[in-house]
Amino acid sequence: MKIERIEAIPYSIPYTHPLRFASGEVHAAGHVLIRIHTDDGLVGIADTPPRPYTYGETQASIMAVVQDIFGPQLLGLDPLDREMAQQIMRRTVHNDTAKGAVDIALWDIIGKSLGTPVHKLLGGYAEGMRVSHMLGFRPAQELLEEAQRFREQYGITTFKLKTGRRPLNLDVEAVRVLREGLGDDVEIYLDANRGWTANEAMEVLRRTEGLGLTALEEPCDASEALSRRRLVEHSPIPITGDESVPTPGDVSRELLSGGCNAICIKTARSGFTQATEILGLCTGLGVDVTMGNQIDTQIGSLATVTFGAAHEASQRRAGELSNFLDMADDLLAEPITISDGAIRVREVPGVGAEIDPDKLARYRQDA
Ligand code: MUC
Ligand code: MG
Repeated sequence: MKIERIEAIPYSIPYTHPLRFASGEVHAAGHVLIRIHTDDGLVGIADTPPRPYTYGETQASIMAVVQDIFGPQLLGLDPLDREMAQQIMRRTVHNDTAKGAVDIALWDIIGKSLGTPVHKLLGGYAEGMRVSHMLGFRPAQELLEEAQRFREQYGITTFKLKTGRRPLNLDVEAVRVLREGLGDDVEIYLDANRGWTANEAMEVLRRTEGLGLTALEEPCDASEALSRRRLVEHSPIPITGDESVPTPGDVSRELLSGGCNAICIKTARSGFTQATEILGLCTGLGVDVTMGNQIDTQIGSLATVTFGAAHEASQRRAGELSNFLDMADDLLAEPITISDGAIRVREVPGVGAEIDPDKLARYRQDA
């Protein structure tokens, strides 16, 4: 089996309402669909979300690196030779989500060629994952209504609140309103996307004491080295690295130097191969992980569930899997459903993300 052709298809699907957070906002899923074709007719599929404010990638840069650099170097390779594919892509620095999507598409081909679901190839631990819903910047009362609606409609009881605003009281108040409105049985954790300084984050932790928060993600820029380490040392809850830890090397550096003590794993930027390396590092060191969201489509969310459900340590905490619900439509032929607060893996060969051709024709931007 050999890689014969790689497609990088730009498309755009609007959001019903924008998601706002400290490092940016999203109004449309202007993503790139990756399709890798083999000489025996198999097609591996993955989705790539450009996040210039996180990785410096754009829709155009992802298409260029896949078509002009990775494509020619990967043609003729056996998709089973994943380590060779990793080494080829490693010759180009950065471009994390482009690399992640190529890796996931290769795993999809491997699963299809073996007639086996990829969640089983990766570990086969659970049938699905509990869902955590990410709440963007909105007035506190609207946040509460959104969380209540998600709890009633989908059974979701874990919420990640986007924070990092100034004045700090905006977020402190949002936490208080959510806790009082949702009660003690709901898990709430925060993600500041580097919006604060480390000392501001300390202040927020002081002012939210007693409100039962379980983690604080990327409170400040990781390069704020000294204050961030002081924060990690003194925080009563885990400080999670997200955009500061896209690769296994970054994870080692930040954990060993005390820049964070929990890790967010995102398949969109790590693929399944590097996500496996990161998970191994974390379980070896006794560090909690959360399966994060790159504001993924249903294709991306299915990849996260496939990896997250495959291992005990990655399904312990709820995974961030529901933001596709804010999109007006999706490319996936068979939509994802959330019931009893969980998403199930697909018991089909590969990852299970088959594309609706009419929807792709409608939303693609290169035709
Ligand atoms: C997160 O966890 O930071 C915000 C931007 C993005 O691409 O993903 C998010 C969620
Ligand atoms: Mg984050």
